[in-house]
Amino acid sequence: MFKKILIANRGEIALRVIRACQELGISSVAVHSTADADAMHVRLADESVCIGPPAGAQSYLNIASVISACEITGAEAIHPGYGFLSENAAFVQALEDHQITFIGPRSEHISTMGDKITAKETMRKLGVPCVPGSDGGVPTLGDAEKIAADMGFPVLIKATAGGGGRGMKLARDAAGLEAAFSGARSEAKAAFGNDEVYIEKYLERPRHIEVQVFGDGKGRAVHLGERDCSLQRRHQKVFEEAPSPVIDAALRAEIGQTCADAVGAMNYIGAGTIEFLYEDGKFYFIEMNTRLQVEHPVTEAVFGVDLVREQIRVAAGQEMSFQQHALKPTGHAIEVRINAETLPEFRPSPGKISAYHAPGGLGVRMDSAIYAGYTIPPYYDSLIGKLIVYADDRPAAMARLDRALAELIVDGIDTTAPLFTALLQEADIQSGDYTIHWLEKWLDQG
Ligand code: MV4
Repeated sequence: MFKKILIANRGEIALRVIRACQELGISSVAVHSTADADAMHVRLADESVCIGPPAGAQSYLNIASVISACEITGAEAIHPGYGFLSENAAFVQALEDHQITFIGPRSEHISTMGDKITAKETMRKLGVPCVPGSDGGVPTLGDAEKIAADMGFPVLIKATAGGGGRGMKLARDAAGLEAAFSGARSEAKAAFGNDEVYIEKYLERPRHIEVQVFGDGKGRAVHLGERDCSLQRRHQKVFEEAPSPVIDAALRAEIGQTCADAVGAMNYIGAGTIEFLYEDGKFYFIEMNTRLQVEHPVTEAVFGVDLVREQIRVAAGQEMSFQQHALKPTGHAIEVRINAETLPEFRPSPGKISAYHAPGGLGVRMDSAIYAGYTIPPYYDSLIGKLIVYADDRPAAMARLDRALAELIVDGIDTTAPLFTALLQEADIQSGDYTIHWLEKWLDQG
């Protein structure tokens, strides 16, 4: 096992990894920007290194600085958390050159899944159901016209280098195709420096359901069920739950095994998430994320596992402790993302926290790095905490979430917490009847 791990991240996820290190008897190294000298991850780690000025590009994204911090402190491995360098194949390659272990998948799998066309092709060959579409890049408008005419409208033009909705345009009919095609290309060029696009049949009312997978890098892999993340605003998840209200045990076992078999066949190592759109009882692969996800705690709650501990174990060459037959979900978990934002516009609300009380009690987990007296810097994303509740069933989890939200105190700044108290009153949320469009519509209606 490693003696020392460096965490190339900040905020609640850095604390999450530090906690796993402490429980494994591993020494932890925090890195931080000059804006984060007073951050909680710096206090809780065994050591810390300042790696640069506030801007992410000069600190948390600065590969040379992160590697230097590793060399200086003698850390043997790096956990990247999510965001920042977590899906950067060049970073993983650089670590190999320095004989530092990356706690995550091999660079080959990060590259394959980063390119959305090769991701889809890989998954399709491994038997994972995909959205009907172009099965490759679409170089010209003429090609797009042929494919769309064959497949039927509406179609979505997506950027090969995209993901998370950037460089994505909808064409409802032939008349709208040219604008969608050129719009997607120019947005992709500006955002990713790559204007390649592909085409998919547009699904009108899907849910976003993702399957948690975990591999040992030697052909063995398991799934840990699904998370329903359909409630999103501008491609940002805000409310996630496990299990999905619309997936039964038989369907879970079927799609889960398909996913586990696919990542096993790839010799994938560590945690991954296979994202699907789900409509009319069918799954359609869209993307795979080769990292630990923000919403991993809902899976941990219902399966009773520690995903970060397992990531560290397999990265250190130990056997995966998960066995598929022993992985059975029980109860229900919900996560809500508490952002430092002013409603209703979701305008960033950085500043000094004058008072803080984290909810507690049975079945409540608050993952946050804030404290009374802490000043939230304006340089990073606005996630300041995740409130995760767990209970025997979905109604009990909703009641517990309502109770925990009422107990949360964050004074001095605005947060998105009141949004969730309002959401819990909605009949559609109570019954689990929502698609990826539900939240935006509800917000539009004020
Ligand atoms: C789609 C789609 C409908 N049909 N693909 C948005 C981000 C990226 N992860 C994939 N996205 C979508 N792809 C087809 N063929 C609708 C979306 C989409 C969406 C997906 C998940 C969660 C929220 C969403 C909001 C708008 C659009």
